[in-house]
This record gives sequence, C-alpha cells and structure tokens, in this order.
Amino acid sequence: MRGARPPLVGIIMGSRSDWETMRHAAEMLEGLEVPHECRVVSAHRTPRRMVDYAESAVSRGLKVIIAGAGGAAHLPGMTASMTRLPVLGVPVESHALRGQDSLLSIVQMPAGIPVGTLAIGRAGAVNAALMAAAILALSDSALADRLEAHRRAQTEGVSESVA
Ligand code: RP5
Repeated sequence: MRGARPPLVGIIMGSRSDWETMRHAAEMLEGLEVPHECRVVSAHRTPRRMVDYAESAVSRGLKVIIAGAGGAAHLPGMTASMTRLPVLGVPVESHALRGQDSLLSIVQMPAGIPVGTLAIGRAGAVNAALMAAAILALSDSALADRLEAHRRAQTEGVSESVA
C-alpha cells in the first residue's frame, strides 16, 4: 500500500487457527494506529521460518513482537531466544486443556530469556497490543496521546448503573 508506514509490531502465531484470538491484538493496534504485520510462524511446523523471522526482526525495524500459540506453545520463548526485541506471549486457549498448557509453556521461561506473558485468550491478545503500544509510546508522544484517549474512553464507557 502506498504511503503505508513500515510495521513496528510483529504479530505472529503458531497456526491460522490462532487468528480468532490474535485478531483482537491486531484490531487494538489498528485502533491505536500502530503499524503492524500478522504472520503464521510455527515453532514446530515451520521452524526455519521462525528462525528467519526472529533473526531479521531488528533489521526490518520491528520494535515489539507479539507471539500467540496454543498447546505446547514454544513460539514465544524460541522467538525471544533469537532476538533482543521485547516478546509478549499470548497463550491461546487449547481444546484439551483450555489454555492452561499454553500458559504454562509460555510463562515458565528460564532466567535470561524473558517473555512477557499475558492472560489466556482474547484478554491476553488485547492486553499484549496495549502493552506493545505502551512500550512504543515511551518514545512517541502522539501515540501516548492516543493511548491516554483510549483509556479515558474506556473509563467513561463504564456505567455505574447495573441495569
Ligand atoms: C500450536 O498448535 C498453534 O499455536 C495452535 O494453537 C495449536 C493447534 O494448531 P492447529 O492444529 O489448529 O493448526 O502450534
């Protein structure tokens, strides 16, 4: 697309079946006008694609990676092992264990290779996007303004009434 800004956030996921969860991260970034890209990159089925993605992320100008995976969810940790960029992990809700396997696979990183692990499912995807935006907003005042406006609108949208 002409005039499109290069992506700052890379959203990767282990399977197309993760898109139903990870699209919430993409939609949040879209709303905050954060340029991003979305790719299927599997730690197990496409390991070389994962290595290429992680190793080229810095030189391609990405600043944050959001990685969603389910089950034996090695994608966030393996990606983090091959790039110095902050990696935010989203545990996708699996059928067999309702995402507890995904969560534990992502959160228990050994000291030395961090993954910022979010909640299971949609909440994690939304919050990963907000966290990525908050990181970028540290050096982007226009984005900081948009993020604050988003938070104000969210607060104003919470009715005190129960009906
Ligand atoms: C993981 O396996 C993916 O992240 C996905 O959550 C899970 C199942 O993948 P599919 O069998 O639906 O492609 O690698």
